[in-house]
Amino acid sequence: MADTLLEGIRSNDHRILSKSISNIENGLTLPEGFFPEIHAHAKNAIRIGITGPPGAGKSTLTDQLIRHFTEDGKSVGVVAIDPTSPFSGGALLGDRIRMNAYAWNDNVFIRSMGSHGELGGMARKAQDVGDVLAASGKDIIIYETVGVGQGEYDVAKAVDLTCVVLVPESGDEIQMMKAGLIEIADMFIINKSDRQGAKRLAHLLSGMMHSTRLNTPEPPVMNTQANDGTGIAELYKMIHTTLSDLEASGRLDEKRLERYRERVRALVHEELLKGFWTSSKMTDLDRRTKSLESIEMSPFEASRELLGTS
Ligand SMILES: Nc1nc2c(ncn2[C@@H]2O[C@H](COP(=O)(O)OP(=O)(O)OP(=O)(O)O)[C@@H](O)[C@H]2O)c(=O)[nH]1
Ligand SMILES: [Mg+2]
Repeated sequence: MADTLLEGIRSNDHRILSKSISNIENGLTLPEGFFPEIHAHAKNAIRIGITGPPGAGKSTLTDQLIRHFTEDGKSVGVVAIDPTSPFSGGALLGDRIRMNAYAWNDNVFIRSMGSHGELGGMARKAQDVGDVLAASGKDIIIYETVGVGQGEYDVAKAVDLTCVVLVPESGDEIQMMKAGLIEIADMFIINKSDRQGAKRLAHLLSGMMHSTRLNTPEPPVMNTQANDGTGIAELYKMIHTTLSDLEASGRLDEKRLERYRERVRALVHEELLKGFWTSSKMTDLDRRTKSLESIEMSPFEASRELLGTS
């Protein structure tokens, strides 16, 4: 079973890719040996995160980047993370429509994944999916995520290069997100630069960077109009320059090591939890929480008793 799946993935069979990714998304177990084998072949892909507020033009930018990468002979896998959260109202139809344009192209694979409001687990699944795409031979993996909170931080952990997309009106938004947003960005893209306020935003950003990024190089700020292609060639070039800079400074290695460490940590957590919550432990917890009278004991004591550390 593992062999058939792995062979399909390694030979870039998009149908099998789809199936494996669905299994990951739905939390189904994959055959023994699947992930070790995938890992061995997933090392070389470059992972890029495109994150930003709803409607900023992330998909349009991704579309433009796909075109540039494929023209350069690179293959691209895209994971669009649909935030099925109350903020953005669910599935992103726009992504789906554009996906069809590549339906018959072996060099481009686009997949959207629902987060079901659970971005933590999502980050891990998205990384597993990225590995599967990398193992199929994709040179570039792009993650598109809507930055409405925790999401962009998780994505930043999963990629080599984080591009934060803003629009000229994003001033208030970045004031609110502040330091966190500034720290995770390797590059800012001010899209919809055809609209008023692009200059003012660039100014605001560089002011904020001066005060928060004391020890790291300031990320470049690019102006684009993704819908007509203005600034995309410059953006494409800057992506390569920034990746080279990250590599030369050792940051890229650092990011990859930190990513690996985080994944191991998360998997250990998951395994420990799975092992801990046996049915007898669940019954024990149920017994302790039958009625308001049964919760006399403080949660601390109850957890200690369950853990056997009281
Ligand atoms: N005026 C203008 N419109 C743009 C530009 N780039 C994209 N758009 C339009 O903005 C709308 C949203 O673009 P998308 O690429 O779907 O944005 P998104 O960030 O992927 O949106 P979500 O995934 O829903 O968060 C579309 O109608 C685009 O055609 C731009 O540079 N200028
Ligand atoms: Mg989109």
